[in-house]
Amino acid sequence: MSTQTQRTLVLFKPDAVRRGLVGEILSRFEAKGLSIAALELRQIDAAQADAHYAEHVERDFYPPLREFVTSGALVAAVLEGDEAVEVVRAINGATDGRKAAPGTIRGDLSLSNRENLVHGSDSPESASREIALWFPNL
Ligand code: RTP
Ligand code: MG
Repeated sequence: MSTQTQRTLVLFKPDAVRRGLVGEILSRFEAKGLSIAALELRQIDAAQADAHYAEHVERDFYPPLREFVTSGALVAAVLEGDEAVEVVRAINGATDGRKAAPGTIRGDLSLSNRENLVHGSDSPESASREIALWFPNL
């Protein structure tokens, strides 16, 4: 089977920082074998939130999501490895922490559909766009 090394954009959302779960979450990605290409603590403003979530800005759930992602420091990272985009999405689990499978980050650590600790790019195309947005010098 062919393998493809990919990079993907991961956010440890403000709830992860507030709850002291950055190490716990990062250790899961590292234990899987993904490597860190970039890692940085950031505080983003509304414009950066809108650019990141461009596909969602018109949705009903977006205003509280913008409030949440700008509510405190977050950690932005680029992770790299075989099929990294899909692998990170699987490790993150389903969007709603109440429904996410045990063993996933959200399934083990979140009870919320919004404060769900992590973001992972949803396709290689999204990953390219998001990495350019967050880490233009990478
Ligand atoms: P993400 O983009 O953060 O990796 O999450 P995702 O693909 O699993 O979910 P997506 O549909 O892209 O939604 C982006 C984020 O918006 C919040 N959300 N709130 N109905 C709601 O209140 C609602 N739905 C989604 C979550 O924080 C979700 O991760
Ligand atoms: Mg998404």
